[in-house]
Amino acid sequence: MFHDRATIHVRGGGGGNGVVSFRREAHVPKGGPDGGDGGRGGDVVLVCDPSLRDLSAFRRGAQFKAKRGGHGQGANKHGATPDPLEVRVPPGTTVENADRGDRWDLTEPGQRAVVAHGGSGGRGNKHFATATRQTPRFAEKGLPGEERRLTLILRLLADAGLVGLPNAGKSSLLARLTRARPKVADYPFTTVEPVLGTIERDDRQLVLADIPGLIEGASGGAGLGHEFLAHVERCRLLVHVLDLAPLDGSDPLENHATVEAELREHGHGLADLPRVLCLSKADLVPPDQATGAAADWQTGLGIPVVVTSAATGEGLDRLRDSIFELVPEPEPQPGPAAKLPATHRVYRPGEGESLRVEKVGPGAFRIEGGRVDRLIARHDIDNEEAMRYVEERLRALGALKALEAAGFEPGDDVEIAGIVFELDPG
Ligand SMILES: Nc1nc2c(ncn2[C@@H]2O[C@H](COP(=O)(O)OP(=O)(O)OP(=O)(O)O)[C@@H](O)[C@H]2O)c(=O)[nH]1
Ligand SMILES: [Mg+2]
Repeated sequence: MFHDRATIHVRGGGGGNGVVSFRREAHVPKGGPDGGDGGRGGDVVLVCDPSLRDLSAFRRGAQFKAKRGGHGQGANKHGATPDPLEVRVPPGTTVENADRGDRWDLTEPGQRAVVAHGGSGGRGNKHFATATRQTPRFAEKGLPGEERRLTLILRLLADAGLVGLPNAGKSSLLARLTRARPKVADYPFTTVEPVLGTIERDDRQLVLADIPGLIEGASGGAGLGHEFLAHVERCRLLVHVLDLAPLDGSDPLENHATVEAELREHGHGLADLPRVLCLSKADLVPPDQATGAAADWQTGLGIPVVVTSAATGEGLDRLRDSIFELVPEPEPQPGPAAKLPATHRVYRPGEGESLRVEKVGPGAFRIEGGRVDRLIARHDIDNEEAMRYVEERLRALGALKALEAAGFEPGDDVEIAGIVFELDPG
């Protein structure tokens, strides 16, 4: 089975905790604070790996959790940041996080996308020493890593795609033009998953994709083909393979129209791609009939028409040449493509940073906002010294003013990120 969709869960590692520690020296009963910081948690990174063919590794869904950062230690020792957790995906994978609108496209071998950042480490007590607080007995906790549900969608990377009705002879052409060995048989839907092959001319190589045959209504869900149309979306040329002498006696004109209608129905620009019409199985009709048909199609469509036979080899060189001529040479990349970050993000920094204060009951208030959430997550509410520091920060962030404006009085309850505590600012 070919898997081109998967859902995974990823979580960056939690940041390590900062520690409370005091310098110890011989003859010095109590030195200054020297608690080190926690390390950042590990990131989860997707890496484009050309040795992978599809997304079957993720078919059961999967969870990827990066390691947490090391905790700080005494003597100003910082915790370690673990290596990122690398998750390998095949070229052509698009990764989406619907909640935040993030999207990454991994097409070049080695391309990387950080899909979940590790949480930042907490600062050790040394950072909280001030003239009036020379022996801080608190440190910050590390923050949790980002957590996301991601949809992976694979759309194969091919330069040209073979499209046509079932049995038209697509796989036979791929087998003759490339080293690929797709299954060929005299019944429809022989091909049940996309197959790629490489065609070569001079120094240039192009990837040719063979997808399952399309039947009427394919884009609406009939048959197999619709599931696979997405795999020719990235192509720069479509080779429409049309049987000159269909076994079922159907009319090539209608057959052509059926496939073109499917391409239009599917959307995503498929109908706008350049085309070559390949009239297949020429050995089954008299030569002048094939030539006549080619001339008619050429006049009717105004696109290149090639008559081929996978049985005799007729027209295969011409077909290869047309493909090379019609697929534009890639633009030279500025620098190694693998270095380009695979990121296309729609992320608004600072979102959720503004502060909202709300009265939720008699003597009870709630504060919301990314910064206060992180502040409370970093501190131990049972540690009085830490809570005094939290009060200082709330004051600096303008939260106390906003509370007072909402009717807060010292000693009232305040809730931040689900944690309720009594606030009695001095
Ligand atoms: N005589 C003759 N038979 C051909 C030629 N090309 C393909 N065939 C036969 O036509 C049948 C279908 O060929 P395939 O290549 O499997 O067709 P397909 O378009 O890949 O079909 P699906 O995978 O079912 O969509 C097979 O029996 C082939 O042997 C040809 O050029 N000449
Ligand atoms: Mg086939």
